[in-house]
Amino acid sequence: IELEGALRKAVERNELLVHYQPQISIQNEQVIGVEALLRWIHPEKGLIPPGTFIPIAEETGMIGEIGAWVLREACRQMQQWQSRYGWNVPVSVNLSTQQFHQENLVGSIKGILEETGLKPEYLEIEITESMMMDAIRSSQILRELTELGIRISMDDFGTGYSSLSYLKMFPIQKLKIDRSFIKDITRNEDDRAIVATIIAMAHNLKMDVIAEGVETKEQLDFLMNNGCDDIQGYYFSKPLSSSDVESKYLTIM
Ligand code: G
Ligand code: G
Ligand code: MN
Ligand code: NA
Repeated sequence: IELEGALRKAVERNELLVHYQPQISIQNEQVIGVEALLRWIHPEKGLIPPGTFIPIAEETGMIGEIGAWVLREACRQMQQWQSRYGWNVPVSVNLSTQQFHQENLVGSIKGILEETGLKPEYLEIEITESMMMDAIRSSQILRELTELGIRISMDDFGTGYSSLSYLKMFPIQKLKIDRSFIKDITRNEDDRAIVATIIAMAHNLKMDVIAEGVETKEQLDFLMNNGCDDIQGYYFSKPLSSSDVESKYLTIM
């Protein structure tokens, strides 16, 4: 209840912000994209992780407003980085389950792209398997998003309960291998087999594949040897504030 009231004021008080975690091509070590990750800096409690407050936002219906704010802010920031620095990389934004099923998701995303001037090919939407329960409706939404020119990636891949049949039903361009499979990849034979198989399957289905939670050189080497396209994780970079992105990648020294 306490957090709920505070969250209601968080948007007005500018306590929400977006951090950006770089995604790296394994082949050439270039930044090929960034994931937008929501942060809440509470004036007394400090940083409240999204895992704590997104469920509250979902339960109370605030997720619509907060989700739209994240999308708008991420699109605005990327458009600014493109026009100021010529930094043409896509941003991927997480959707919550409720947001995915909200009445006018496609129209609202279209409006945000128009308002911010970001071209649709620079926006990627991250969905999860658990959002795809209503397969017919989900594939309709994904088709409409794809028709706008937005790319779709499947987050936390391999942790949900859905069948693989959605991979052929839905227009998905990228699989994100969940970090729980990457964690013990250097020690655990089963994880190695699962990850190698996901990479091969993604490529056979003409999808890109990115590994999440890569923290060590050994994990990177395994992924490289198995043909994974891209990585995201602390090994390369933590999620960064906008000003850290600018000083690390965009300021000419
Ligand atoms: O950044 P961090 O590891 O703390 O994120 C924790 C969880 O919160 C992740 O599962 C991530 O997908 C989710 N998350 C982060 N930002 C957003 C957001 O803007 N919207 C939604 N729905 N989830 C987010
Ligand atoms: O569920 P989703 O994949 O959107 O969550 C991304 C979350 O993973 C973010 O909260 C981010 O902070 C976290 N994260 C990113 N890289 C790493 C990593 O290398 N190790 C760990 N433990 N967490 C990571
Ligand atoms: Mn994600
Ligand atoms: Na994940």
